[in-house]
Amino acid sequence: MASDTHVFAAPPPGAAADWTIPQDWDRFSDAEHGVWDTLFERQSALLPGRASDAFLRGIDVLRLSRPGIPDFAELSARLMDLTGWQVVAVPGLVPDDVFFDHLANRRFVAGNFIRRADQLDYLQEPDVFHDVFGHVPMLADPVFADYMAAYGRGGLRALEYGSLKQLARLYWYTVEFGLIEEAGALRIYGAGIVSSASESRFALEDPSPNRIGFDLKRVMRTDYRIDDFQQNYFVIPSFDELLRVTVETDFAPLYAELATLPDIAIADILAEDRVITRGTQEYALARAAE
Ligand code: HBI
Ligand code: FE
Repeated sequence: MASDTHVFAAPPPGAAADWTIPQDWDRFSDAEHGVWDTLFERQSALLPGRASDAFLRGIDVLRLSRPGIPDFAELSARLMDLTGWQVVAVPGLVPDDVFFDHLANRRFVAGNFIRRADQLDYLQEPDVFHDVFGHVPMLADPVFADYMAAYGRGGLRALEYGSLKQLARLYWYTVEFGLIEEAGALRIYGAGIVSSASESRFALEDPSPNRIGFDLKRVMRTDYRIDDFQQNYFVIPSFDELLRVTVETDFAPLYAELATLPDIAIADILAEDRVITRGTQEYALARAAE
């Protein structure tokens, strides 16, 4: 999520110094568990053939001994066995340095609330459905699990260089809204897409957005929108390649170079882009005219 939207400056009452809080699973009502089950059923029916194989394999890690919102203790025990990750509860958005420190230590922070039954499709702050259904299946994949921890270490360094804005775009266009090419077709893996019924279809099937081959420097120059469907998606060739490019890149000279280059406007296409789909942008244009 955007780094400037968090509400608190210090851990709120009841939160630990690292901003975690007890999940307190028994606190959720039957209606709240029901919202999880509804969303889980809807997305798991929609995603075969649309989500990447790694995501589809990872969904099984969420099938716990009881239905409803996953109990983080049980979920973390399973994830720990697979990739060494845990899921911890936080009250909402946490400061960037706190977020990166958790990732670097293989702890994924999840919001400890769930959207209401009348908000199934849209909400601003990441709730437990986005955080757990969207992110945790990919954390069961060993390569992606390593990528997320590497991202956390990189985030802590980006803060030192004053380059958070550039690195946050990498998270946005991979972890949140990434596409991958698998067996000659596009699949979704970004948590913001796979946790949204409407964007799961839009990202793959709508003529509006650009779909462009992933290039690290290009992505780190590209603005994004947080209020509606994306106008660009970037397509990686494999998770191995995504991990490789991020661990092999020396980010210090890259940040120095990025500081000399202009940002790229959201829907622009560059001559050097590997364009997979040139979007019509009809959706964004129609929304702007409303
Ligand atoms: N906090 N709870 C939470 N979830 C996030 O995804 C998150 C955050 N704080 C900061 C943050 N993301 C950003 O730094 C990243 O999007 C880059
Ligand atoms: Fe997210």
